[in-house]
Amino acid sequence: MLYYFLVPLVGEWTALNVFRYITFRSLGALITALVISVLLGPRFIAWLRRVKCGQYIHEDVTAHAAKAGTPTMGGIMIIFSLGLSLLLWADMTNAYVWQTFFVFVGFGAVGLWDDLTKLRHHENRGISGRAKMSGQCLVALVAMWLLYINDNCDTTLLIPFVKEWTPDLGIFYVPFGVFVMVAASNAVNLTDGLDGLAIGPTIVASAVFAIFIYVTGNARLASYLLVPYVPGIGEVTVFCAALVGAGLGFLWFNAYPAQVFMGDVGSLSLGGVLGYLALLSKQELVLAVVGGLFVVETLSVIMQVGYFRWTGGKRLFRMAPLHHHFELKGVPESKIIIRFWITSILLALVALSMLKLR
Ligand code: 57M
Repeated sequence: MLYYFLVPLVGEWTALNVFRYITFRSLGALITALVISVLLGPRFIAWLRRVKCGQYIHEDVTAHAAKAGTPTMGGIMIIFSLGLSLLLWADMTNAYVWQTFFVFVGFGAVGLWDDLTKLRHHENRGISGRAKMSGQCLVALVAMWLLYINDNCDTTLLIPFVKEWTPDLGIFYVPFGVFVMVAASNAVNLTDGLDGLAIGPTIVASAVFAIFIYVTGNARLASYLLVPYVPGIGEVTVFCAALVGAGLGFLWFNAYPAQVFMGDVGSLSLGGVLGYLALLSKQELVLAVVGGLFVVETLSVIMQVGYFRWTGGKRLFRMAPLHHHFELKGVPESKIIIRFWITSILLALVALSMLKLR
C-alpha cells in the first residue's frame, strides 16, 4: 500500500522516491514482519495454550516427552506477520507477488487442515497421506497453471555450471513444478523435528532466494550473470524479505527450548513457497543445494525405509530423519540444531557462488 499511495507524491516530496526501490521496501518488509511477529508472539502463544493447541507426543518418543503440550500451529503467526508486511510494503498490483502468496497460504491451508484434524482425533492422527498429498498437488497445479499461461513463462531448465545446454521442458514444466513444490514442502515438514531446526535453514534459503529473485528481475544483473531475465519478478524480493523477517520473529520463540512449534501449517507453507521461489528465479536445481539440509533429511528417511525392507528389518540409522539419529547417539539437541544451521549457511554460500560460476 505504501508503494501505491506514496510513489505518486514523489512530485511534492522527492525523498519519497525511495519507495520506488525494491531494496528499500524489502528492508522495510523484513523489519515490519519481524516486529509484528515478536510483538504478536506472546499473546498468540498464550491464545494457543488457552484453546489447547498443544503438541501431542507419542509415549514411545521418550526423548521429547518434556515437550508434550507445547503450543503448535505457530505457522499461523508466520503467515499473518508476512501477509501484513507484504500488504504494507509490496506493490500489490504485481501478479507474481499474489501468486507467491497464494502458494504460501494454499500449502499452509493444507497443513492447517492436518493440524486441526490431529487436535480433534486421539493419538495425534491427522489427515491421510493421500489427502495431504492431493491438497498439496492441487495448490501446486493451480500455481503452475497460472505461471505457465503467463507470456513470460520460461520453461527451460538451467543446469548449474552448464551454459550450453538449457533443456526446454515445454508443458512438462507444469508437472515438474508441482514435483518441486510438493517435494520441498514435505522435506521441510520432515525436518521440523527439533527446536528451530526447520525455520533456521528456511530463513537462510529465503535470504538466498531474495538475491536470486532480485537478480532475475533486474535486466542488467541478469545479463551480467547469464541468468534469464523475467520482467516483474523483482517485486517478489519484498516477499522473500518479509519471509526472512517473519521467520526470524518465529525463531525468537521457536529457539531451543521452544515455546511454540510451527505445525504443518508452517512447515508445509514454508517448504511449498521455497519450491515456488526456486521456480520463479529459474534456480530449480540450485534449490537442492540451498535446501541441501532438507534433501539430506528426506534421503535419510528414504534410505532407512529402503534398507529396512531390503534387509528384512535392519536399520541403517538409529532413527530417521537424520536429526533423530544424532539425538539417539547422545548429541545434545541444541548442538544438533546449531550444526545444522552452520551447514545450511555453508550450503547457501555454495549456492550463491553457483550464480557467478557458470
Ligand atoms: C513431521 N513432526 C515431528 C510439530 C512440528 C515417514 C516418517 C519419517 C514420518 C515422520 C513424521 O512423523 N514426520 C512428521 C515431523 C513433530 O513435530 C510436529 O510436527 C510439526 C511439523 N510437521 O511443527 O508440531 C515432533 O518434532 C518435535 N519438534 C521439536 N521442536 C520443533 O520446533 O522438538 C518439532 C518442532 C514434535 C516434537 O517432538 O512432536 C516428529 O518428529 O514427528 N516420522 C518421524 O519423524 C519419526 N521417525 C520414524 O518413525 N522413523 C522410522 C521410519 C518411519 C523412517 C525409522 O527411523 O525407522 C520420528 N518422529 C518422532 N519421534 N516424533 C521418530 C521419533
